[in-house]
Amino acid sequence: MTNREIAAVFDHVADLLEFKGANPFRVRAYRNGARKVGDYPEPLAVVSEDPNRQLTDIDGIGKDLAEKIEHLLTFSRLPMLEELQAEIPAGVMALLRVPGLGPKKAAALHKELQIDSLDRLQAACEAGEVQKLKGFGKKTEETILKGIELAAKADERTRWADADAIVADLKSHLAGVPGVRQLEAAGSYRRGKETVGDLDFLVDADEAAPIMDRLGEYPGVAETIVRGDTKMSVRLDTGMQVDLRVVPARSFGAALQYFTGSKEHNVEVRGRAKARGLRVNEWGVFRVDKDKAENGEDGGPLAGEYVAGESEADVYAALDLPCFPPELREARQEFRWAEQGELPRLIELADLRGDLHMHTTATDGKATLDEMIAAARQRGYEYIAITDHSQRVSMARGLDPERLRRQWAEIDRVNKQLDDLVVLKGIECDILERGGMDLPDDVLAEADWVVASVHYGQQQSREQITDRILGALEHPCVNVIAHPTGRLINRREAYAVDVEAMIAAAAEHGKLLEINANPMRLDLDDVHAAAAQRRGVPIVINSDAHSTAGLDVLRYGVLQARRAGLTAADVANTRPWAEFKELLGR
Ligand code: DGT
Ligand code: CA
Ligand code: CA
Ligand code: ZN
Repeated sequence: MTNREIAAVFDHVADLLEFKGANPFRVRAYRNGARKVGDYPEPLAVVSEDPNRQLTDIDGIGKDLAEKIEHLLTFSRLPMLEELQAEIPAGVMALLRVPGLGPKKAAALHKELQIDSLDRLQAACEAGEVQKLKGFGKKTEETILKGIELAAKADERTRWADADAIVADLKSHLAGVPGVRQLEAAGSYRRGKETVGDLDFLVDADEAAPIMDRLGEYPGVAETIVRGDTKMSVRLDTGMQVDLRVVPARSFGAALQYFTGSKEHNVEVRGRAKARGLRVNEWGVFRVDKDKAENGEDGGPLAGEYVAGESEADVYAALDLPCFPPELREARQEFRWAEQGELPRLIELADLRGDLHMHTTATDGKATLDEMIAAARQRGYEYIAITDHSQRVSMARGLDPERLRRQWAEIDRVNKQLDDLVVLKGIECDILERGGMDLPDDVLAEADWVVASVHYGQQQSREQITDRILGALEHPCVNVIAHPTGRLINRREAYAVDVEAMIAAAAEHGKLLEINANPMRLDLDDVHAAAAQRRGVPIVINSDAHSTAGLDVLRYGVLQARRAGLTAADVANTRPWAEFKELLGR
């Protein structure tokens, strides 16, 4: 099991205990444990197998949690969780997926109104029964109603980073089955989409049974949905469906192309094939045989003379098309680019030279300034910006001018001793609810780098929010808007900002916009980032790290940038320091 999966189990246990009204200390122990495990930079399986190390050496992991982790690593299940689940109806637990509805409120709804499903919850909200409960109210009821919609959706799609962890684990489980020549995860996962509906595995092998048997033995499988001669579908404990198809070598490239999609991209591909007297399907590219086509045998392997299919590149080449990077296969710009003979050379993780948004223990980060700097040097960065929160973010002990200046003095001191890394004196300055910046201009003027962001007043109207952000973009000291839409994938909708207006203002004032690489955020999204690029607005891909391990999320941001068709030249933090410096405008 991955750290993430173990963390999810502990979180689930905490939810169930809290729902039952268990001792708050016990709940907190699991909650903390989940966080520690989820944040731990190394697979716990590695720690557990190392004879010289103990799980209990990890801060926050006591004897009890360590035993449970060992059990999970060995058996991929936890009897305690199963007992708790048996006690509480599943429909009631579904309530917890509604944003803003914690275990306590869910328990109250169950106890007072006998609500045991999302449908009943929705009905009760619509009947105005929920707002009458103690501790609820009209506003809560409205939030719940909105959340139900989101929860239903969240049920279906998995964030890419979580899908990636599942894919990695499955791939290592499926590795080494005799007779398997190639194995790839296709579909939206391969296209790097921010959320994934299901996983589509393709296998190049002559015999299907051995790999299917192996999939059936995967500890995370909850049920086998179907198993045929060459196709199998299972559902995992996480709710995720996994489809697996076995194809012969001559069709592997064609199947990979077909099942990578997108559907819209494939429609376009088929159109191109038709114009050339060819047919493409998951078996290969075929020269159309009129008689057979009219006999209704289209789509099958008998559709005509086989032209290509072994590799994706062969399939595309047969249609005079370049082998599109999967991230571009959305039928947006890619065919136009191909016609012009020029696909963009998409940005890669290795192109990044710095990270311009991160937190320390001065506010809500878990690592000190020195630790963040050491971690940045270890990763070979040329420059970073330390951007802790400003005073308005009181929950994170945001910095007032005095504490901020003290941090900056410390950075000045450290910078003098560094010859391989430039540390910028930055701040993530809140854009206040009423508009305007959270710190005085003279303070902001002393910063090397100012990240502006909206944390409060996210429910405001489109006009209000947009005005606040445009105001920040006009401020001479602001460099970049961070997480520009504020959405949390599957959890919270974007605030109502007019993104077009924001991009236009950034272009006008020579400001940057961020792709926040946190896998929960990933805004700007692919479409918005492409729009910003078209307007010539430089994008910066930042980690927004709150720990040293948090620095490693940049690859998710790079994936989003690739889906937007961005090259290294479109992303500011690919520039060497001497060039990047020009952007600071100071
Ligand atoms: P997802 O799973 O909802 O995140 O999205 P995809 O893109 O992975 O979609 P999925 O799993 O339904 O199918 C995988 C790929 O297979 C899809 O991207 C394109 C191809 N495909 C599936 N069904 C059709 C179809 O009816 N027509 C065409 N042209 N392609 C299809
Ligand atoms: Ca899929
Ligand atoms: Ca599928
Ligand atoms: Zn931040």
